[in-house]
Amino acid sequence: MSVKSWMVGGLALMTVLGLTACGTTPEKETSEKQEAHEEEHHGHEEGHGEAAEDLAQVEMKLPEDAHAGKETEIEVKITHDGKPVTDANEVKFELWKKGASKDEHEKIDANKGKDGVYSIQHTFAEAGEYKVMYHVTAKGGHVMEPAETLTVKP
Ligand SMILES: [Cu+2]
Repeated sequence: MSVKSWMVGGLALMTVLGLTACGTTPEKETSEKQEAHEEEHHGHEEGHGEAAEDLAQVEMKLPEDAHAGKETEIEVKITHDGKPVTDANEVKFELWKKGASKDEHEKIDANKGKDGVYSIQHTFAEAGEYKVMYHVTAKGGHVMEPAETLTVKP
């Protein structure tokens, strides 16, 4: 068995296991591993459509008016079968400046609010385009969507 096929097998296995390690980035990731992580995310999205009714539904709300140096609130609302999810296992936000490398991504644990809302307060140091995505583990599944763009004004 070649190293490559071993990696492909490992990747498939990780996908099957539900990407429990998705929120934890090792200190050093090779570019190959980064690609693998991206593929994981893709495989994950495809899974969405099929088993969507079992997964928690997540709606992200980005601030409409974000300014550098000013505290900004980013939140998600999590529901399951139309009811707010107040017992999510893990809710994280991943933020990075557009084009930043994977190890510059910031991962921040969200604070639990009321009625299935989980949020962070974040101050962006500089203006620019940022990417924001969430990682939610709740009701026995992991939910995430491709990153959304947030424009931070000066
Ligand atoms: Cu994730």
